[in-house]
Amino acid sequence: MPMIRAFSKVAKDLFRTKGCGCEPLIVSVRSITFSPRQVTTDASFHSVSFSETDHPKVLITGGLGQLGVGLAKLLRKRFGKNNVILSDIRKPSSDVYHSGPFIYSDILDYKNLREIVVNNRITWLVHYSALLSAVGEANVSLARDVNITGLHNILDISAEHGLRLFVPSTIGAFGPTSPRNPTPDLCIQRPRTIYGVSKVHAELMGEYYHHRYGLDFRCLRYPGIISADSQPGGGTTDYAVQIFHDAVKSGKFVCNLRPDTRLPMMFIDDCLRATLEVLEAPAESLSMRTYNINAMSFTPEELTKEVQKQLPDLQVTYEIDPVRQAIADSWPMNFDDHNARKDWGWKHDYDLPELVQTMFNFIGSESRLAHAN
Ligand code: AKB
Repeated sequence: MPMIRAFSKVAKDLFRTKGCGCEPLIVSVRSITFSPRQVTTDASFHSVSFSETDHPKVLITGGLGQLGVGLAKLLRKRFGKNNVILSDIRKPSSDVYHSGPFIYSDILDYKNLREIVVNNRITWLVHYSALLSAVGEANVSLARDVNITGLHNILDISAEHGLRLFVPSTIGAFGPTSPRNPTPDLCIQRPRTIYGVSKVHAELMGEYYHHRYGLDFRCLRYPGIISADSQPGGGTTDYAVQIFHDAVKSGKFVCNLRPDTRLPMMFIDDCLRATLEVLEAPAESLSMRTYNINAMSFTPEELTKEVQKQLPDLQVTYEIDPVRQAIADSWPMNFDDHNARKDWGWKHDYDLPELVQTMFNFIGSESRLAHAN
């Protein structure tokens, strides 16, 4: 958003603050006409608004995680192959490398990020780089760097260049004192993991930049995401992906959560479609900037029963991981997403039976392919 618009929005907000009888807030004009990093040039000079191009030019950070490749595929179908750039600090597989633009980007390197945004005339940024809940607890300082310091770079670059910014949040942004069944959009958020703390921080900072600088920040709180052709890395909900692979490979699965642990979950196609839909939603339809999205909610026991309808011989045993179990016990059991449904028409397609069927269709065809080769 050009900074001049950001300025008038801030000025309006200040006016409103005075009018509501609170203490007048004194902010110097200089501090609000410049981007958060106080770049020496006028920030609006860099910004390329979406209306200048037919399609947005999208950068996806952390692109080689569970969701990036799938999102790139969906966005490329919609906006054209060359308008969506996947990025990561890891080397892509040959398939990913040949499927569309891929670039090295390190979110901890501000200059590298800025160069990518400028050289590629980026207009939308999807920020997927993050350490998940269980792996974050095993490496708190790295999680703090990536999830918090990295986010600051992303926010500043986005404000400076007028980008539309999507940052996912999670069921993990809630904690033991939040209402758990169901968990509404607005309620107490006191997570007990560095992952959760960093995601509450992201929600609040994004919303702050929206109000302070006019940043077009959009955020969805994802449930545990279940995907067939990409693996989650180090989350608490990972068991719900692993069970399918182990069931097909060995007929046995060792679950690291108690059989009655209920968590909100979603099939990846629903998650990616929700992301595209909220990115495309007209600004005036968004009554908030951070939304819960929901699809289904199940326990390991319920998932096992559904999987056994396809593979009756599957044997599931339980070896509880105390770190993951404590995390899961502090998270929502059911998510209330009525605001997303009301504001921008969110509707999930997959419930548990369709999810299980689709996972087996995919994994079955993959393993038939592997045997044929
Ligand atoms: C995790 O388990 O850490 C993630 C999440 C629910 O955000 N999958």
